[in-house]
Amino acid sequence: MKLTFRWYGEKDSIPLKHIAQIPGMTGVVTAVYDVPVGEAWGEKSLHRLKTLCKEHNLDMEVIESIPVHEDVKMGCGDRDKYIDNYCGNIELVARHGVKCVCYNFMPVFDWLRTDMYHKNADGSTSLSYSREDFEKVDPNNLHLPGWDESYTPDELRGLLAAYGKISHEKLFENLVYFLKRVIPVCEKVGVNMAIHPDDPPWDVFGLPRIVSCEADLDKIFAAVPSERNGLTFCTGSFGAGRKNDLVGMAGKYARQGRIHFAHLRNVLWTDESDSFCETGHLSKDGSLDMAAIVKALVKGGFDGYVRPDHGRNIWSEDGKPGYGLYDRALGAAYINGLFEAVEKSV
Ligand code: DNO
Repeated sequence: MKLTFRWYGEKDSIPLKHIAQIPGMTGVVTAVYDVPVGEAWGEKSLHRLKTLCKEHNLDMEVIESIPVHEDVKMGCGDRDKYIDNYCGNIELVARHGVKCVCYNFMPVFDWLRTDMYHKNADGSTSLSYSREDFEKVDPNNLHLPGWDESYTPDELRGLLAAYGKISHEKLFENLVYFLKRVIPVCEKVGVNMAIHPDDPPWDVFGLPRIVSCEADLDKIFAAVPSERNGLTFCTGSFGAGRKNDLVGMAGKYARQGRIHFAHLRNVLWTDESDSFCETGHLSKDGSLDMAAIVKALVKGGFDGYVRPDHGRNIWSEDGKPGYGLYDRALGAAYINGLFEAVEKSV
């Protein structure tokens, strides 16, 4: 596997020199952040990111994300223009040595939590989702942790209303339409597309979600069989869905060569419904058996990009929720250990 670390560009509070000091770190996962969703990325911005990475001996082979415009997800408006831009962006990143692009097809919200600073017993904080708190959110006057800066209440109401007409089937058709245009470009330039699962893996506010379980993935791969059409195996996202068999899925999609990128983190199911809290990466801290998942990945032949995912805020760090340095670095060390142990024994 190739260990990587998410880096939000020059505005990230974590400098590349710190990332480069994490044992086993080979590169960063980043994106161009100065362009509105759907528009063409600038060569200069990408080149700058790549140069900075190079100065720290870090690769830049994974992009997370090239976001997909809502018109493409809804199949309306300027979708063809946005898909053309998307293809252009893939060609551009490929010219800069990128091998894998992580993206999602979630309407409106690309992740959802009810608390960004959930207090854990050890004094750390982490992201959490409580069914009870979620039910108190008024869809007509939406205020959601982490999203209030992204949309005005009016914009949100408009988007939710527009999605009222989009069924799961329609959203799926729109994904296939997108992939049928994008995947041939990926084949030409050698880039793997890695769709990120829904987080959490169920419908929210009546918005359809179509990447939540094994059956969803099978449908996506059957519709566009090229191996360039793959996934980001995000354990925390799939793992919030208690019916998902993560070990089985890891093995199956690794054997199929579909897992181009893995986000490894743990979640703890905190009640009888679907509430959960993000924890440290260790198996014993959460509800997922991280060792069994890594074993299934390795045995299935997975040799792709991996990154520690959301960490807690620990040691008084005031990091971007989920994306501080310390707990993700601990996660990286743990991931290194799991892979070394499994790779040497398989
Ligand atoms: C959250 C991330 C997601 C992910 C996108 C990929 O922390 O895992 O925002 O980057 O869904 O498009």
